[in-house]
Amino acid sequence: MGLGRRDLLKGVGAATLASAGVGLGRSRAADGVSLPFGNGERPLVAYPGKRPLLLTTARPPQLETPFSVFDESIITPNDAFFVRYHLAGVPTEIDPETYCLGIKGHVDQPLSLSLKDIKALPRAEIVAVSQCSGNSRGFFEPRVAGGQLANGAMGCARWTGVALKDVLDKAGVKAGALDVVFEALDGPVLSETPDFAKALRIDHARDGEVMLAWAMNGEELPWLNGYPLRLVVPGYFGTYWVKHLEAITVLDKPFDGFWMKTAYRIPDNDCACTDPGQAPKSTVPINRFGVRSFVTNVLDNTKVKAGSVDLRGIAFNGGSGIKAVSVSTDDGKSWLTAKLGQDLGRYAFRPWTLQVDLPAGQHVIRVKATGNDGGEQPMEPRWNPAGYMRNVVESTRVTAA
Ligand SMILES: Nc1nc2c(c(=O)[nH]1)N[C@H]1C(S)=C(S)[C@@H](COP(=O)(O)O)O[C@H]1N2
Ligand SMILES: [Mo]
Repeated sequence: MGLGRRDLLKGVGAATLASAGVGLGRSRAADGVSLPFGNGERPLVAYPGKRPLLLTTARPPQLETPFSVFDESIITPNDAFFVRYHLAGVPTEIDPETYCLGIKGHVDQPLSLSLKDIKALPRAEIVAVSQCSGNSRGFFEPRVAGGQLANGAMGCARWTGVALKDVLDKAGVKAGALDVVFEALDGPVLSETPDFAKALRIDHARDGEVMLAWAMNGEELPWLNGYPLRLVVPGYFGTYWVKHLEAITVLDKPFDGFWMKTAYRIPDNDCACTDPGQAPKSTVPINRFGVRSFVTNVLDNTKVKAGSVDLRGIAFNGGSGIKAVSVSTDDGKSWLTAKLGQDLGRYAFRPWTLQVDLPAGQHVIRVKATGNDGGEQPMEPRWNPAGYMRNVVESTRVTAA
């Protein structure tokens, strides 16, 4: 006791965060995994508070969850949850006693709230998936620029905090409010680089579901997942889930920052796609994710014992919840209905199981989920220049012997 977070970080914070990057990455390069696309070799590196994860980049830290983790539980453990930053200036020291969140702009009463003030508000809790917009980007054909991720830039956690609505109400949002902007403690190395800031429309920000979370799976947020406070935007891509929150500003006009106006935009059409290689005619900010499903216990290009095989996996979507999961063992010619497992809420991973018969030979297993909103996964992958929103019906090729 008595050894506060700040002191702890004096011991392991700055020094460890720095040395765990490039240095460790190099020395551990032999200990790694090979993702199933070109240039897919990734060292496994353990950052503070994390088990060894796939290193995508060291500056800024970008760590992908090994896919096997999704087969172990529908809640992604804190030490295995993926990490994504845009800017190398990641905070290495935050004093929870003096930390303050500013609420300002188009409000009656600008506020500066301590962690204690925030924790005194009514408690909110939700199980929700966070998924990076570029999750699975490495599978895009033709390949696109950006972090070459396999399927491990997603995770499902129980988030505890307060409703953003309660914090905004405390400050009193003035009539005519339009956007709410979220700024963070991390910053760029060069002053020319735009600082990371995201915005939500006022109605979304006040829907009672968007949260300021200080805990994840019953523990304080891991440093690299946004200690001491992050935004949780259920059903929306991770880019909105601003970590290390510093200030919330209500605007009476649209926010035009780089990360909304220029980056993180998708083609403005029903499929959010273009013909491969083509730029979209017009774009909108990326928003809610589409339905996805995976087999988690049998991996692509592996062998299984011929006969009866118990398949299991996960499905999720942007918030309507999963209605059904179907599995094909003949590359989509015929489909069987899987059994849905424990329901932790409409924003959570939904587990599924199905016993199938796999006689000796080669099989292509496909899994597709349908949302309660009728949303389905496409059979063919869609393409967009930024490599966002992949949600194709995945194929798992197995040889039964
Ligand atoms: N402060 C800060 N918050 C951020 C980002 C960032 O670069 N800085 N990246 C966003 C993106 S694109 C994603 S996918 C999620 C990743 O959250 P995680 O690292 O906790 O998994 O954080 C979001 N919030
Ligand atoms: Mo992201």
